[in-house]
Amino acid sequence: MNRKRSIALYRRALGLIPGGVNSPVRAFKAIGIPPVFIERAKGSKIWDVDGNEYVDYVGSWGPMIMGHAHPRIVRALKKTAPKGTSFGAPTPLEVELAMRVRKAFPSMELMRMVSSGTEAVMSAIRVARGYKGRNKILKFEGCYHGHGDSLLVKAGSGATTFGIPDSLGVPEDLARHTLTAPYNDLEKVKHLVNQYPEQIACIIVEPIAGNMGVILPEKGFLEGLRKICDEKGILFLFDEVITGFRVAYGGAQELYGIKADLTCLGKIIGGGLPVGAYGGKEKIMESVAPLGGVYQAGTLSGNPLAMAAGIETLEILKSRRVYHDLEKKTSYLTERIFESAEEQGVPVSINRATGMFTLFFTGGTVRDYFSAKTSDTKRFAKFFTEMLDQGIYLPPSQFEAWFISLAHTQKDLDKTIEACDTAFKKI
Ligand code: KE4
Repeated sequence: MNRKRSIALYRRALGLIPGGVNSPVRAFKAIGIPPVFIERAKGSKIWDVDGNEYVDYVGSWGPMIMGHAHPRIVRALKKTAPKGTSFGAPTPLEVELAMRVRKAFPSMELMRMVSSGTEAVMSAIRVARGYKGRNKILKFEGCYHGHGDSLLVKAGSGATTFGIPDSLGVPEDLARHTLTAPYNDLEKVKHLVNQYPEQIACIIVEPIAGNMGVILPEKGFLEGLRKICDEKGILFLFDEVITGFRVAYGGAQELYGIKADLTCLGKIIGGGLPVGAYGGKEKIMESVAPLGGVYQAGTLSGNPLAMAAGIETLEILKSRRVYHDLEKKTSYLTERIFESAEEQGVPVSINRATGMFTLFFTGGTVRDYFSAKTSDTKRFAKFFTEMLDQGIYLPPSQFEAWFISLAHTQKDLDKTIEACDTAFKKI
């Protein structure tokens, strides 16, 4: 495939933007080829600046569940923009979106709109700490919750149970307040909670992990965490930035029938515009300024364009058939990809939920970060490049999710499977 214009643009971008990209994963570092610059997108397709067409499984990392440039979203934006794009004042649109979100997530009795998933999580963590008067939080290795300082923390080595910074610039004094445990490891959580009694403000979890590749909670894991939180007076924070309106209209909370104390959303609720939201029980959220002493603010919070796109997206997703159709597409594609790999003797493991999945290049079961890391990342990089050359655009990392949209057609899926057949042969 000719990608000359992408390469030229990349060179120019490198002189202006760190790594030539505005978010690290876009640099294709894990693949080792220059990133593709996108010109436009429609439905399930994206086109790069050299005119190459791809079936898109990144979908802007989750928001584009209804497909790119959906006519109803475009129409909503065209209707809203001429009335002004931002006022720094309350508008009817943010009330409308909050009503729709609360209908889907009844645990979000009160909520705040912000401008990214990171901002939603950062704010929710501050609320948990402020409401409980405790400093420690507990997260799971391999889960990503945006780039807030307290979340860029990895497991302490060996004996040290408290976290150590996973990024330069995060003070150790802060990182030590973040405890970490392996995903699906309830025993370790119990141990940490007993080691730090009355000190942990919240446990934050991706109820279905998407950031170490897709990893599902094992039976009893989420229920066990809920029980621990109830017994120890710890707030249970669901980071549903990916799973919210993705795996079900009411996210993982609907799927597993578990109520979170605090929930973070993003991506889909903005329909492709900058958005995040955090919310939870009224008594907890009443600690947020101007009602309470936990400060959080934002110039573009509840921005009319993002609200309009979000409202229209949720209107489209409201029809329950949406998730039935998305589930059918996901199982069709994953089953045939697995069959293809088996026929070619390529050891793979697939974890999936409605509308999202990961093809791990490892033969073992992937149930946590440790097992995810047994994947052959070099083989993934070759697979990615082969697929790209056949017009299939995958997330450029073994540890991300493929996202399927309502716009993916049977033809798209069959083209993807054929491309896998060829790619598995070559790698
Ligand atoms: P943003 O700040 O990127 O809007 O959201 C942060 C975030 C929070 N929580 C979860 C569960 C998330 O997955 C994310 C962001 N997801 C990544 C992709 N896995 C965004 C892509 C990127 O960083 O460029």
